[in-house]
Amino acid sequence: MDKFLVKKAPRNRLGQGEEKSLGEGQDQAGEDPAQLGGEERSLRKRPRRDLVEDGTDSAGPRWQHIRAEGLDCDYTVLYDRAEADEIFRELEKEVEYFTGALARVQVFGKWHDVPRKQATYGDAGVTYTFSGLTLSPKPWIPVLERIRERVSQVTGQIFNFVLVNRYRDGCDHIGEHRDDERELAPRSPIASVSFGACRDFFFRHKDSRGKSPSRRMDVLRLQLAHGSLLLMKPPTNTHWYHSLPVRKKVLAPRVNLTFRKVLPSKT
Ligand SMILES: O=C(O)CCC(=O)C(=O)O
Repeated sequence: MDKFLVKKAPRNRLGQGEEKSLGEGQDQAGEDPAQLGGEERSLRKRPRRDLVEDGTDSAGPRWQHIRAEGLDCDYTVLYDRAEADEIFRELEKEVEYFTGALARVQVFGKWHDVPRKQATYGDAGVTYTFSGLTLSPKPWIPVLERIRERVSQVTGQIFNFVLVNRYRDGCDHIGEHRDDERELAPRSPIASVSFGACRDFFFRHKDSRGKSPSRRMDVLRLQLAHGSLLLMKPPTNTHWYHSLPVRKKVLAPRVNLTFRKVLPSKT
């Protein structure tokens, strides 16, 4: 059976932490953003009473390291409740989502509405392919620039592009996929920042997909909280698919931002 590891790290920038196998020495109380499953075996960890409400303190965020074979992610709650609420309101006011053909997708020859809203913002000169079209993202708006700046501060990474996904409620979702587009800088991380409703987020290893998988591996289940950051580092997106499944009991909206490094377009 594959073994998942969580490491506790020092605060601020990402660093080496104490290695801990999930499930060992953990009690049943408290909220845990990262849960994992043998087809959804879930785990909880001790509540952190030394932290202010949302997992940050004056020294910066605390990181939870999530490890599995070929998977390397870090999770933290980046914004406290009040800041996250404020940012969410601003995102709801300012982000302009795709409409028309860009809000539709063809599956086996039939057109469907994308089951969420999407928008892209980025540096001048960056282009990317979306629904078979080469597009330029919209120029950065202040709220997205502020978040990008904060993510850079805590990760030490520079991002030039963001994909915004808005889920009206738990019926909106995203199917299993890998963020392995050719236009992404090789071996670059992706920083996923979430606001609004807390939603389940799954990782499934590529060898354990489908009706007759070549290997049996546990699905890794996280819960992405309001104001949280999940840093997906290489080689995660080579080996693992991720998804945000339907959750009919979730009635509130959620906005997710995936900050990426897109290669400069060829002229
Ligand atoms: O909304 C999420 O957390 C997932 C978004 C996602 O999978 C993506 O942008 O590739």
